[in-house]
Amino acid sequence: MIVKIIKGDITEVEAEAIVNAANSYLEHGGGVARAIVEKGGYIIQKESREYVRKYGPVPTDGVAVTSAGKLKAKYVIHAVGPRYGIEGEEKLEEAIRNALRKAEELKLSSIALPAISTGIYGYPYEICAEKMVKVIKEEYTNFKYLNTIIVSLYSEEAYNIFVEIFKREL
Ligand code: AR6
Repeated sequence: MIVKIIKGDITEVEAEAIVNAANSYLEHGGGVARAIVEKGGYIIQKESREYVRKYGPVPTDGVAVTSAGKLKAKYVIHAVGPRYGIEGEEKLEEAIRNALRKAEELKLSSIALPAISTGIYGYPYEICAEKMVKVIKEEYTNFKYLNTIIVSLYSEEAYNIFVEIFKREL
């Protein structure tokens, strides 16, 4: 398993799936979700609405898949993280786990993830980084297809924290 930590915009990353930090209604109004729809095109929002109409809202820690429109990726895996102080960090762990497992289920070799729940949802970067490391360590031996995980951090601060925690714990 190759794990890369990069500083930059996830919409530019070359991976078969990119993960979106979504809300339960898959209404992509702000943060990384908005950037993904702006760059990938309205098709992502449209398919998201169709998903919610058909299956109902995605629970916190759940995932939903749409196409990726004009992005380089094949799919967007929308992962719903918890809101800090309202929903527990085990939900963040499960959201990350479910995103990775979904990529494997789709037989994809690479996935890019943002720091789910650390923007509008308020989680500290440290908790997100620790959960990601934990899930990767627990899951990677189960993966037959998935061999590259890219973590895309938007700010210098987030990048530095993730690098430190991944170096220490992976
Ligand atoms: N590439 C990579 N990371 C990014 C980008 C980008 N282009 N833009 C922002 N980030 P957030 P949440 C970082 O708020 O906290 C939306 O409205 C950002 O700096 O996008 O899970 C959804 O629709 C932060 O570290 O997601 C939900 O309603 C991280 O991505 C709600 O926000 C996540 O920030 C979800 O909140």
